[in-house]
Amino acid sequence: MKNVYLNHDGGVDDLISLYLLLKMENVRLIGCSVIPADCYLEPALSASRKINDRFGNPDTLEIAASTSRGKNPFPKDWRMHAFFVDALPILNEHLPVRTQVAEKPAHLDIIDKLKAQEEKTTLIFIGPLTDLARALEMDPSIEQHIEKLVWMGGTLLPTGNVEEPEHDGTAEWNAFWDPEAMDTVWKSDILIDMVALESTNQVPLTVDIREEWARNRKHEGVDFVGQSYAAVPPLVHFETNSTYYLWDVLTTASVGNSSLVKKQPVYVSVEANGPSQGRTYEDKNGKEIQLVHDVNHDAFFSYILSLMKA
Ligand code: AGV
Ligand code: CA
Repeated sequence: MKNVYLNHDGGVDDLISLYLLLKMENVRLIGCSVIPADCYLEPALSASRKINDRFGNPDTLEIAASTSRGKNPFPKDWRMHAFFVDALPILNEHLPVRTQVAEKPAHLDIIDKLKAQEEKTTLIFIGPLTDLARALEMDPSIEQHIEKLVWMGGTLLPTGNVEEPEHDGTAEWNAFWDPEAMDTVWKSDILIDMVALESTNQVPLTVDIREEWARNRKHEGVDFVGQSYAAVPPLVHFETNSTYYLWDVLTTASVGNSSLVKKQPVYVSVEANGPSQGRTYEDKNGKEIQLVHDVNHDAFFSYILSLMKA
């Protein structure tokens, strides 16, 4: 049983990650916060509370709202997805919502929740690192309460996934949204697993996977996940930058079952400014992190399916 604190940014894969964490028998979710990066805050907060009502425990988990703002905003189209998940009937069957919103904003909630535990806690961040950077600036002593940080973000590949004016395309989005926050976290001594595009590129959401979920929709959890991903349907007739990968779900699954992924130590720095901002690159003077670069594709998909069926 390990303590986990989740900070997410309300994308479909963020909300499914919260759901899967609640289903893991070896994880005790001690806290959760929502940052309005790849989402709008209200629907993402609301959907998170409803997911905990339905699949978790409204008496023991509350959800904190972030007050953080990024340097490079996400496209509005992507930020809208949380409205869809929040409106799914399966999350609105038993209203009013019971799960409480935490009293303090996310960065302060992180400090409180970490310090309230006797054991160390694993942090899962599947959006930008802004709330962690702010928590560290406020109270650097939280470092000793952190087992490690498992972060979805960054890449050492030549091409990231940012396609924006005035940017050269070398960054991953969670790094790009707030490169300075990354810099702050990088200056700490926290152990970091960086679940980079190297591994998440290996788990695209294909039509075959969607169809497998559809065939298994008699299980409530599989139906919920399938319906949620219908917010980001496959576009197969033309090239777009909208291929959906299971970025955050892989990150979360790697905490529940570490045998799914392979890591290697690498020294990494971050570009904080200019047209490459948010780019992560190998640098012998950088921070030593564990790059999660490979995943057992089939084992990963059967692991998450078994959680959804449980
Ligand atoms: O860069 C990946 C991160 C993950 O945390 N997010 C989505 C995941 O939640 C940003 C992102 C990149 N491409 C996207 C994204 C897309 N096509 N749609 C929505 N979000
Ligand atoms: Ca995310």
